[in-house]
Amino acid sequence: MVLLSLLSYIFVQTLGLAIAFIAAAVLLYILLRKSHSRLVTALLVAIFVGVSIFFYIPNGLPKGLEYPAFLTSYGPSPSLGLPFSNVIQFFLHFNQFEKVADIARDPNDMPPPITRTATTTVHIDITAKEVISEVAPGVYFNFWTFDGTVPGPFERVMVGDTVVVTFHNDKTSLHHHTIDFHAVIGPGGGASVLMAEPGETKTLTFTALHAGLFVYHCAEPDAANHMAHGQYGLILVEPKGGLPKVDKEFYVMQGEFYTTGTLGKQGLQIDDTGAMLDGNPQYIVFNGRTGALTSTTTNAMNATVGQKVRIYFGNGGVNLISSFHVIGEIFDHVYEDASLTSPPLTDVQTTLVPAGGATMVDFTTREPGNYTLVDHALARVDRGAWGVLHVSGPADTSIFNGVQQPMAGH
Ligand SMILES: [Cu+2]
Repeated sequence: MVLLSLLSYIFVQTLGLAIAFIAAAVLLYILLRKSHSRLVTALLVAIFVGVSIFFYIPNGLPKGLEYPAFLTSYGPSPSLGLPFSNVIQFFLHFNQFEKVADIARDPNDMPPPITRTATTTVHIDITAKEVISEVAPGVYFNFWTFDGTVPGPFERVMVGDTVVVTFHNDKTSLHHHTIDFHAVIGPGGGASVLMAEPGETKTLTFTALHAGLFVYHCAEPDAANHMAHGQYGLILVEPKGGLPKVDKEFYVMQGEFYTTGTLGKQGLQIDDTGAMLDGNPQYIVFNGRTGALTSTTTNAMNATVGQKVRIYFGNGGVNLISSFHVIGEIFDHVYEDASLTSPPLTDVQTTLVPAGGATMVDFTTREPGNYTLVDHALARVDRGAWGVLHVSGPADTSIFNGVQQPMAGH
């Protein structure tokens, strides 16, 4: 799998190009030996050069080589961005990466609401780890993660808390990693302090001055590239007095993955940074992979009729704005832009979640059935951006009355 990927990534087109050029050069040599006319020589050379340019040059350059070798970055640290050696290093060290069976973080995997009333010191421990897992069935990708899943762990503190972050970069990593917490006030959101080489551990202490639901993400230059590998998560800073009580809480993050292979192309896929610069992801997913949140058993989002459901929804991007919507529901409350200290909007169908932003929504379930979470730019559903909330319990025909049809297709 690895060898094939390496060949298809680097060598196949280059090899074809080389063979074609050598064959053409030999043919040219043979023809030139039989003719001593300068005109014929000039014509043959012109034909050779012309045909070469026309056929080979536009097709001969492997797409995946464009960014590291030939594309330009005006980012803060272009030389660190994506050196071509990274690609080679990846294949040379392929066996050291942990193979993760499921890259998705369980949307139920959250700390409980904070019940204390006094501020305290909270310790957060996060490890950056580069792993191999599936972004879609049979489509393998080199994820860069926090704690081995996408998104990273959901962190929960209270406004005024002192937060001590211990950040490890796993020794199997090939890259530097760090964290920019949007909940932090200070240079880089902590990124400049937490920058860690493979095997290193760094610490940061900060005070959570503002309540809100904040994105955190890797900010190692090129930050976009690290986020496009899956390095993001949410930290909730609860306001004084806590949040309104709900029965169910879920943690969902949208993200994009840019692969050299087209949508559904099986095997190990290399990151296509050219596509990232263009903003054309192959995969747009909730919690790290296609189908991560659709099952009734694995990473299941389950609720019963009458429960108040809250979704903490973040957008890791790196390029797209999400139009978050739950099919068949209306949000009772939307804490727009995840501002938890402003009055929430009420009775909302779809809400915008910017790249590097979040929202908090809640609604009460009224009817049993499947409720599909989507980015309502609905073509993205075909790229993976959907999940299902399964609601069980008695039907109320005064609200919804009809015979449900089985789901079409599939
Ligand atoms: Cu990183």
